[in-house]
Amino acid sequence: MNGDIDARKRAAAERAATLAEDGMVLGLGTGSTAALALVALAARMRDGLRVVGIPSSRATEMLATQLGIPLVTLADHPTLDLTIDGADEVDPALDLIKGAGGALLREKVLAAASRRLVIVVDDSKLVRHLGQRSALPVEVVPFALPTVVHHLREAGLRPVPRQIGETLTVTDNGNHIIDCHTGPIADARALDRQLRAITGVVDHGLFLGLTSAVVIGHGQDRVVVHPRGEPGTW
Ligand code: A5P
Repeated sequence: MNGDIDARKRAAAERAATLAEDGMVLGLGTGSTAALALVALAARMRDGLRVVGIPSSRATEMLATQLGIPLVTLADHPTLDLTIDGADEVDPALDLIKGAGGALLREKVLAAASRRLVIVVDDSKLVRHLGQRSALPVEVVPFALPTVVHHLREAGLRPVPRQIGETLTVTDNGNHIIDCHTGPIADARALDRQLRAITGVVDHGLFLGLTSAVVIGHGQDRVVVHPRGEPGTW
């Protein structure tokens, strides 16, 4: 990882970890920035912080276990106090594209079940319009893959099923991902409705109206926190 970007991610992740309070149930995000937040949380736990977490992926479950963060499930706690997660893009309204790591469905479940969703990013993730630099992932049940690809192609979304080598990737939920190369998205809410209307689509990486605050790591250890209701100026 680029050293400077790594430092920006770490600075944002460490700031976000200070938001955890004793007794909280935390949603644990997925990806390299969320992983740094887990490391920072574990350090605070060594100093006495008492929290439990619900992981958004098997990868995060493994990391949290290694770090000694106690894990619970949605069956134990159907609502959460705070989820800390990364993002691939953040627009000035704090809407997001997520899912480059393939964990978008569980991430969205935790985000929707949380009183607060705090997003941690380095400043390279800030965009004017969602879709301008990242593909939009769409999670689909395997049986429906060909017909969903057809629908997405007809809609001009330039779909590419995600593969490793010749093999389709499989999410923690047993589904496939289709990456849509949309370019800048003019109306994310309309696209959200359009994607949800396709039978076989389980969910997608647009996270709209869910973010409580975004914690942004800039250069030289400068961290900026943008709460919801105070739109970004990027
Ligand atoms: C995982 O599915 C994603 O939503 C990640 O949160 C997102 O891709 C950000 O990951 P990085 O922090 O590694 O960039």
